[in-house]
Amino acid sequence: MPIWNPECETLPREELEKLQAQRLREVVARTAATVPFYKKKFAEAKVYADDIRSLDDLKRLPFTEKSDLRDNYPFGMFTVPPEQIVRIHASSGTTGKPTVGGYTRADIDIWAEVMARTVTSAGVTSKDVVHNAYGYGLFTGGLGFHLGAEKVGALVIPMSGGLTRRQVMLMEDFGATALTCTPSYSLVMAEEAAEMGVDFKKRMKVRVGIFGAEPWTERMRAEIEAKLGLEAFDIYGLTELIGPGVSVECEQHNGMHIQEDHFLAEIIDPATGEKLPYGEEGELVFTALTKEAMPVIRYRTRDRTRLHAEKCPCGRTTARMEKIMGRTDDMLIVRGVNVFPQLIEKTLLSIEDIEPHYQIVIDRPKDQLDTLEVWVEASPRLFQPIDTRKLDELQNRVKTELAQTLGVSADIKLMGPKSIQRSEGKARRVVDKRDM
Ligand code: DLL
Repeated sequence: MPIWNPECETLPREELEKLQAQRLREVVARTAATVPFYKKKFAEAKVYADDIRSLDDLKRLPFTEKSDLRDNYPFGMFTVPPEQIVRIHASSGTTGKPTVGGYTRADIDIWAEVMARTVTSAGVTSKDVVHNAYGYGLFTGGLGFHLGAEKVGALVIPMSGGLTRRQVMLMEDFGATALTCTPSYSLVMAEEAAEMGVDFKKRMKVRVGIFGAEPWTERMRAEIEAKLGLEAFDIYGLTELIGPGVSVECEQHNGMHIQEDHFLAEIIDPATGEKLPYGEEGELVFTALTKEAMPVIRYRTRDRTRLHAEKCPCGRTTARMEKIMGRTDDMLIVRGVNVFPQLIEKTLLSIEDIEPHYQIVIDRPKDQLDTLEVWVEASPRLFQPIDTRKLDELQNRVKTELAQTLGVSADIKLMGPKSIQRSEGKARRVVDKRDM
């Protein structure tokens, strides 16, 4: 499979690390000189750009947290005057103020470059028709993919999310060969197509899908590939760094290659902040080495994964990150037991007749213990006509299997087709009513 920028993507690691160290020194100097927040933080830590000689010195730099961005909302982390900013994006938090990212003209060029590498990694070329159903707007997904697909010369359909029936129709009419959207929305499309009497696998030419922006398990990948008849690639990114384009899978599907000449990755122990070696699980921390408008230094993503630096059979020398295993802050504590949403997804999707549409609902009725409910759709065939015996059996099975894997019991609500709300973007999997 072709590589978009072999010079950068297959750089011997020694050279790559030298380049990273040099860029790190530059970005530390630049942020210290222009952003009061960094100037103060570096001074407190008594570290200056000239002290950065190799990547080993990275650990001397202080972390940046989401709360720091919030404290400097909206534009306090920018290194350049407003007239040099050509675009902003923002991530939608469920509550409060969004997280803002700023771009200069040069940043947009970097974004197009890393997204060109990204789509190429999934085999997209100028011959492809890319149906882009990530949201256009403040969210980075739509415009990020747009830049990269256009740069490789593909024909881009700027669909954005929503109006799913129309999406299905146009995907067929325009002959889409690549689909880009959240993994949860790809299943909504498959479902809508089925309801329209369109056999997705037969009628669509879609060969590859590049799915990300939310966690999804290997089970979910299998489900998507089976229902849509395509090869699914995982893509990762975040607004604070650039948006999509931080890392993506290659044809090996064995971790996501990080665009390391632009984004320096580390894994730390979330409790102590200590840097962990390759292969160990912890919190992913990124430094944006080349961003002009808003380069973050040692930004704590809260995403949990592992890094690997061995050479990949695809030829790229860049380090790979495993599928995101969850966030350091998404662990739910239910009656004192740690519960991970992705473990629930994995367990649910291993059970036959369970559909990939679910929601986890936690509550704390007054003066009582926490309640954990898992609402999940059962196969439509159990409802046509309704087969109560099979549904009862299935409910018991789900309850038993979840109790075994989670170590805490959950009430299972088996739902009929389309009872769980569908999402056009990031699916809302957890509803924690205890916070309200
Ligand atoms: O979700 C950027 C993006 C757009 C990535 C399109 C991929 C495709 P934010 O809205 O700022 O940016 O959300 C970033 O989403 O810290 C992760 O927790 C989560 N996330 C993103 N990609 C993945 C993924 C975009 N592939 C936050 N797997 C990140 C799991 C992901 N979680």
